[in-house]
This record gives sequence, structure tokens and C-alpha cells, in this order.
Amino acid sequence: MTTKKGRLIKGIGGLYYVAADGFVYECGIRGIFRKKRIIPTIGDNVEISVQSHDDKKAVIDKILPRRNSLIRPKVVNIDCAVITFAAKSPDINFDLLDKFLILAEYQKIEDIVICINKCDLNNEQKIKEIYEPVYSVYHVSALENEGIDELMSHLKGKVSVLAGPSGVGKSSLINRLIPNGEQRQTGEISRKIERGKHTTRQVELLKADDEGTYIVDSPGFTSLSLDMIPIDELQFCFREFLPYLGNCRFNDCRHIAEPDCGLKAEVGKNISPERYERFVSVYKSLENKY
Ligand SMILES: Nc1nc2c(ncn2[C@@H]2O[C@H](COP(=O)(O)OP(=O)(O)OP(=O)(O)O)[C@@H](O)[C@H]2O)c(=O)[nH]1
Ligand SMILES: [Mg+2]
Ligand SMILES: [Zn+2]
Repeated sequence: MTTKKGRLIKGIGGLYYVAADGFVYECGIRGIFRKKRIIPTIGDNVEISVQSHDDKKAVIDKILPRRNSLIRPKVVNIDCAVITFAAKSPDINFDLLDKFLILAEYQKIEDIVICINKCDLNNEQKIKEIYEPVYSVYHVSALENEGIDELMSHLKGKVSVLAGPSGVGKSSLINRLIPNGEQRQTGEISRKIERGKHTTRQVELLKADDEGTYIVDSPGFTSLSLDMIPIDELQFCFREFLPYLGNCRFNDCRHIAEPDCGLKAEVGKNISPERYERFVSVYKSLENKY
């Protein structure tokens, strides 16, 4: 029996679909997984035993260690998070944008991109000023097919998740990024259908090319909880804070009201006042969570 390494791209009704060597294998899992309550998760790197080459049937033998894991959508081993907002309709909610960034940082996703869609409606520059020094920012329009190639070249060879609020155009962007793929439902009608069904949409790695590029769509949500983040780790979730974290008088400085805080000394210089304010606000919400 041949064994192969592959990637779990989707799961339907207890069956798992694994991409390996340019093919997709329909896989069951070894009983030991159920016994040990190990649940294969979309994005998993796996080892499979091929049972039939002709029917592309196999069994998952082993799940390799995970590098990171997202909760919503439930997917693991992400290379890149594309935090997607719209330049207008809906307007950018900066509190929410920072929460998405904090979560992505907390999940140890190294490559984090901010994508502002609908730039045909508004030319948002503030984003660039605040975030460009720390994150790659792409201004795109799914409607006018603008900036798509630039974004796509960033995603090449990676597994990326498009995350962001409802209605910003994530699915519309994916239809542009993968023009030959099965087109995704977009717009208010698709959301009404989703709401009506009361089902979680299937998470799936969408194949963008033959070079290992995959994109994951996710249903938009309008609120995010950060309650699982230990309060002392919040400071590390603001990437531009990192160079200044060792410069405070007190080792356990919270960077809130302490004297001689090396971080606060940078606010208005190398740290944007708005980002610092949102750090304080999230910090206080974590303090009050019980
Ligand atoms: N003007 C403009 N409208 C856009 C653009 N991209 C998407 N839209 C519209 O925005 C609406 C929402 O697009 P979707 O792709 O469904 O948004 P989504 O982020 O997938 O939304 P959810 O699936 O609910 O999370 C649709 O009516 C799109 O036609 C754009 O670049 N410019
Ligand atoms: Mg969508
Ligand atoms: Zn400090």
C-alpha cells in the first residue's frame, strides 16, 4: 500500500478530502482517532495510505503537528491571514480591525495582511498611515478587478484565510482571485440564505492554482471575543510595540499608568496614538471580564 503526505482540504459527512500529489483522495480515518478523540481539522497535514488509486480512496493514518489554529473559521496551519475590510459600505470599524489583528497575532500567524476592498467607493488613506509600517496593506476592488494581481502575488504558494466583517466583499474577492473556481455566493441574498439555514458553512481550502496556493473564505461576523487572551500577552499582539517592550522602569509594567513607561514614551512618535488607545481599551476589557 502506498503512503503519501497530503493536506486536508475539506470534510463532508464523516469523509475527508486530502490533496496529495495533484490528486484529491476521499479518506476515512483510523479508528484510533475516534478512540483518542482526535478530530482532523481542515488544513491538517496528514499521512494517508492509498487503498485504491483508481477511485482515489485512502485512509488518514497520521495527523502531523499543527503550527497554528483558528477558531472561526476552524482551520489550522495558516500561512497568511488576510484581514479584510471595506473602504466604505460598511465603513471601517477600527476597534474590530484591531481585534482581528490581535487574534491573528495571538494565533502566531506570521504573515498578516490588511486588505481594504471597495476602493472604488472611497480612497481610504488613514489605514496606510497607521498600519503600513507594520503590515502589508492592499487596496483592492473586487467590483472593478483592481489590485487583485498584487494581492494574489502575496498569496502565492500559501494557505490564506480571508477574515473580516460581513458584507466587506470576501467572497467577491475570492471569485476574482480564483476566477476559474466554483463561484461563491455573494451579497445580501447569500447572507439571508445562510441565516435561514442556521448551519455553519463548510470550511474548505479552495485551490487557487497548482502551486500550493489555497484560500479559505469565512462567514463574516460583527463581534469578536478576545477573552481567551491572557492579559499579559496582549502587549505582544501589537506588532509595533515589540521593539519598545523592554524599556520600562518596571519589569511588570502594564503600559497603562506606570511612570517611565518606555512604550508610552513612543506614543505619537513610533506608535500611533489610536493604536495605543485601542490597546488600553482592550486591556481594560480583559481586566473586567470576570
Ligand atoms: N462597490 C463595490 N461593491 C462590492 C465590492 N466587492 C463586493 N461588493 C459588494 O458587496 C456586497 C457583499 O459582498 P460579499 O462578497 O458577499 O461579502 P462577504 O464579505 O463575503 O460577506 P459575508 O459572506 O456575509 O461575510 C455584495 O453586494 C457585493 O456585490 C467592491 O469592490 N466594490
Ligand atoms: Mg461571503
Ligand atoms: Zn510600560
